[in-house]
Amino acid sequence: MTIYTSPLPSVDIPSESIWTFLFNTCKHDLALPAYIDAPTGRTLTRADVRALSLQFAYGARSRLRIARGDTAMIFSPNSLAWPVALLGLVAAGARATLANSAYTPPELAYQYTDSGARVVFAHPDLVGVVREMFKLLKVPEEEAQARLVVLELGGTGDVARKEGLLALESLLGTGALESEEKFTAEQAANETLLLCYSSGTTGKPKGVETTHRNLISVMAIIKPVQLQLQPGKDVLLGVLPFYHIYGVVKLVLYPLSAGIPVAIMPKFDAEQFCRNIERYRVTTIWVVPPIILALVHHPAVMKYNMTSLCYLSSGAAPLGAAMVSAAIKRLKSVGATVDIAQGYGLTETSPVTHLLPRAHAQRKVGSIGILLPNLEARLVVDDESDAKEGEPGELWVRGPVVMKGYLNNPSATANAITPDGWFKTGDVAVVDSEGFYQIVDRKKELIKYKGFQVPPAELESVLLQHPDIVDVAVIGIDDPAQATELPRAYVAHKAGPSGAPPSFPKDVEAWIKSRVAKHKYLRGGVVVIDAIPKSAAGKILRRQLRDLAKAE
Ligand code: AYL
Repeated sequence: MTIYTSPLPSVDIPSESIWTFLFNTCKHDLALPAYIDAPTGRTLTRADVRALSLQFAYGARSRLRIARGDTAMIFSPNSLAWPVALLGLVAAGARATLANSAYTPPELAYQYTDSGARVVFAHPDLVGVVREMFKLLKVPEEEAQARLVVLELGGTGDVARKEGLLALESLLGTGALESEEKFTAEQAANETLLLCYSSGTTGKPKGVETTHRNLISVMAIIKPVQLQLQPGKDVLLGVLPFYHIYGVVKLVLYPLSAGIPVAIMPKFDAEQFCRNIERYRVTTIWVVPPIILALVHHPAVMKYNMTSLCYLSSGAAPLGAAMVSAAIKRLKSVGATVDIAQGYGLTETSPVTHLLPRAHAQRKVGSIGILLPNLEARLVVDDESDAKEGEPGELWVRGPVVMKGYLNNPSATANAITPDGWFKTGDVAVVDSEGFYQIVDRKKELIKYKGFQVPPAELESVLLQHPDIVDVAVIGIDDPAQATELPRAYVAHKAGPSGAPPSFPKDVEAWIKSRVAKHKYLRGGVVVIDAIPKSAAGKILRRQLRDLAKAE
């Protein structure tokens, strides 16, 4: 068996809680800025974050009865309050499940129920969605009221007052824990902190159990590749959503471990993005391919001073070499010399397993980089034997970033992780003689829209509830102009091949729009088809549909 290892030396991974790691092991001046609210400039120092989190934990225990091991949901776009909620839950020894802020009530209900959450911390604008969710779940009014907290720091407080709900600031005002919840080395290795949702290679979204140790490991192993980040010099832009594992790790936790401030934006908007780079002299940004595309085309790039920018790292979806050179060229024309590199990984790997070191960014454009320290990899063909040297195979990884498992789902966990600890990514990769990897294909069902997961099985089950649809398959089609895949449905109408009315595809799109979050809309269209191609065992032959789409 060929096992690939990292070209970098192993690193030490402390056996402790995230809190101890962030505030004791990673020693940075407590007066350093940690998070900046980009729209207003309001800043929390490390000392503020620490103090507010201990207050949060006190309030969570005394007013919300959150105990160690309980799960709370954070349902909010990026804000200054977001990291306080997360680190407050850490201080209380609780777990956090992170929900996409675009979710509809049924999507939220699924995650709330599946994760076993007890309380929801919701952005003021999302309080209505949570109320709808509680109605769907038939939670009595009084109980629903007690399980919803308005997550807002330095705002008007209007929503909480009007709705008679507990506001974050009231929760903070009541007292503070003297010290955070303690974890032994063994507890830190086994206890789950994050429950992000991922469909993995197949089926519906599942809760990914990410432990304290997983998170400390990922921060420890990315450090040797991102050494250039320096406290007092570098500034990050917090534009990717914190509720995704990429955001929570690389924009909430990692910067705190590295002593680097994050200027937080509530959402991506090209104009505000460029304005904030100028205003906060941003040096480094973690992005997804559509943001690189905006840097190539958007007029705002020419309007603001971008010269502080020197490093962009893209992940969550494939990034083409042509786009990298176009972005570098455009930024150069406005006086910014930047390196653009990629990272790779999955929710199930906390999330980073590969990074392209900056020194190789130009020479290895298109590569996801090298395997990070303390990790092992295999490239495997269909019979689970090794791919031939230089040839593609499914990427399997093993090491301390691999999740504990899928929550309450031992069979999905057993399908994803072999008994000897290999996690099957569902991505097809090649590795060159110098140890640089490239993703060349995806074996699994998953569709990625602008870095967001769109699980086909989820859309298929929503579509099958449509009274006129008898069978359906959803696949992703490439849209190079938008640097993303787009979800497309192939549907069979109950009246047979020619029985569908002309309005049917539009009806199907509308059916989806009224039921799921925006990133799952059928932007790749709806195609009416006689019958869905299936194997003898009844499995959808997605490859056949993809070939059909390519042949258009
Ligand atoms: P999830 N190139 C191609 N595909 C990618 C890449 C990449 N650089 N990164 C992620 N993917 C796809 O759970 C791949 O199919 O985590 C993978 O299985 O939402 C799937 O996305 C996982 O999707 C970083 C920055 C890791 C981001 C991430 C990925 C988090 C996405 C390390 O530095």
